[in-house]
Amino acid sequence: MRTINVGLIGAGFMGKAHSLAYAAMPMFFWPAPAVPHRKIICDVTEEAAAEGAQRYGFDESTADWKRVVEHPDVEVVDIATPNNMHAEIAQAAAAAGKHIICEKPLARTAEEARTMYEAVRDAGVVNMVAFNYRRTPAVALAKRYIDEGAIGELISFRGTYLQDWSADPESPLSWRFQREIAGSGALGDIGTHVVDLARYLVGEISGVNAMLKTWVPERPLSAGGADQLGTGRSAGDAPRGPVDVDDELITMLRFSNGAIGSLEATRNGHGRNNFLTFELHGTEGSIVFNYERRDELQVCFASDGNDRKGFRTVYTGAPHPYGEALWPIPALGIGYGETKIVECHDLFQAITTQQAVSPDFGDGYQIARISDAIVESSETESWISVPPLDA
Ligand code: SOE
Repeated sequence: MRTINVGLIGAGFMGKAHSLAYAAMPMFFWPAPAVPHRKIICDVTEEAAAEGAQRYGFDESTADWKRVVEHPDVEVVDIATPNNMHAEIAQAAAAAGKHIICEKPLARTAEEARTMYEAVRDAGVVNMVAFNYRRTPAVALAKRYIDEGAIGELISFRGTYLQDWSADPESPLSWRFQREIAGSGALGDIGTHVVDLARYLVGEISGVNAMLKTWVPERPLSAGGADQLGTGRSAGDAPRGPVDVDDELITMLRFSNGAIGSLEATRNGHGRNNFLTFELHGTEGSIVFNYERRDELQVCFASDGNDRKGFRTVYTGAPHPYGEALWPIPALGIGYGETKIVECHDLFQAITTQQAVSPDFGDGYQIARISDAIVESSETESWISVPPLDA
């Protein structure tokens, strides 16, 4: 069985999730398409990188991302950095002929995403954007039902991604609140996950009409800029800096196939944790998903007859997507880690079979165009059309 060396850039939250997936993927998917080998890890200082190597099981460490990209033994470059680093690293990795997985959102703007899309296309390397939630078994099951026609023609989609980790105005000004680094706020960080699910399940988005809001205009500066995702709190007298991204967005969606929809995202919704949901209506039924109950898919089929029609709960397990590789009994529990393990499997399968994998940089670029359109719509208070990628 082939071993494929990985170079990981970024030893934070996502570095941890991806490292877990590299270690565990062959334990779930056996025979594995290839065995990932954790070759080199990079972080902002030599100390942080060395700690990452020890903790996440990498052979080597560095504080220079170029060493990862230029490493002769590395076949896959994994970009798990803040968003402002994605484009430069991806372009260098593509030029070096490496396959690439990049955390979401692909880039800060559509223009930046375009350069990345063109770089991987021209280099002919396998490329993937880590919108992992479509690899939750219940989400993939929804897709299977839709493709089978079980709920008929899709007519509407309601998607939300609600969190509360930034509701506290004393939670520090991490990079996620700075446009120069993040590109946007709740929109790029979590709204794009919903856009990915909407495109995966319903089809291409052709227009948006949106409102963006920033509720907390300044936050305490954080020493070192470390991202604590709301777990840290500054004393009231700390110096403050401006937040120049959105905290919350609502948009209507128009799909190319005639369906309509909505998307809401906030990181300021007290009591919501990872409330990533969708409700889909079709001419023959409905499907409801909530990531906070991710082993379950709620379905209602019109064909059930009026005296028994209603939502039923399907617990995902062996008969469902990825089920044979994961756990043998439904409701044993799918977690964030499993979505990353499945993502890792699909990436390595694409590399070994030389096939494309979704969502790729083309999807990431189109999602960035939709995000830019959402911002423009909010600024101009009007509908903004989004042309298809190949137009
Ligand atoms: C913070 O909102 C965050 O870590 C996102 O960046 C991730 O994409 C999401 O999966 C969990 O929340």
